[in-house]
Amino acid sequence: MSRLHLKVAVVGDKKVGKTSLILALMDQAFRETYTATPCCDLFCRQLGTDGAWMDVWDTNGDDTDLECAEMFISRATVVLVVFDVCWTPSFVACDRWIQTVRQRIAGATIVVVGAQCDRVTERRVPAEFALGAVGGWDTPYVELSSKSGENLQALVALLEKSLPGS
Ligand SMILES: Nc1nc2c(ncn2[C@@H]2O[C@H](COP(=O)(O)OP(=O)(O)OP(=O)(O)O)[C@@H](O)[C@H]2O)c(=O)[nH]1
Ligand SMILES: [Mg+2]
Repeated sequence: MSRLHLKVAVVGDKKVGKTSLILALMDQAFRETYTATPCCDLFCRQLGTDGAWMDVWDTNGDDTDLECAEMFISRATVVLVVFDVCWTPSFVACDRWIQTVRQRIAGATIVVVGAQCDRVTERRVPAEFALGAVGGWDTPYVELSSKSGENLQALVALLEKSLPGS
């Protein structure tokens, strides 16, 4: 049986949908009620069909807990930088998150995730605008909804591609 392990850290500003994204990846139900992540959390699930595992570290976007997030980032193979497509400051903050990740691990695979794309009428960051920015950051971009499940598989496919030997 394969012992491949993918270590994923999820960062981004507060309340952008990091925990909801992880719960969706873990096939758990979507929660409308907001509960702030206290500091950090660890989730595990099987990935793909060959027995590989994925560890996902959740962080809380809080500057005071940045040390905790940075510890996880420095051990990750893939870092998801999440923003809320309905909240422009969280998109602007991606630049800072990407710099933080790149300072901690050279060559980390970074994926920028535009979360909450089901909130169509509240959207503030157009997809074309986000795509332009990620071109400059040189990262893949996935827009998804943890609530509707839209495009979640595209992220899973990207994660599977990041498994060593893929
Ligand atoms: N409509 C919609 N709401 C979402 C989605 N993802 C998250 N939310 C809501 O956004 C709020 C914040 O979600 P969380 O996943 O707790 O955000 P977080 O980034 O983990 O927050 P912190 O732990 O404080 O950093 C919650 O009320 C969720 O129900 C989504 O895809 N669609
Ligand atoms: Mg959270």
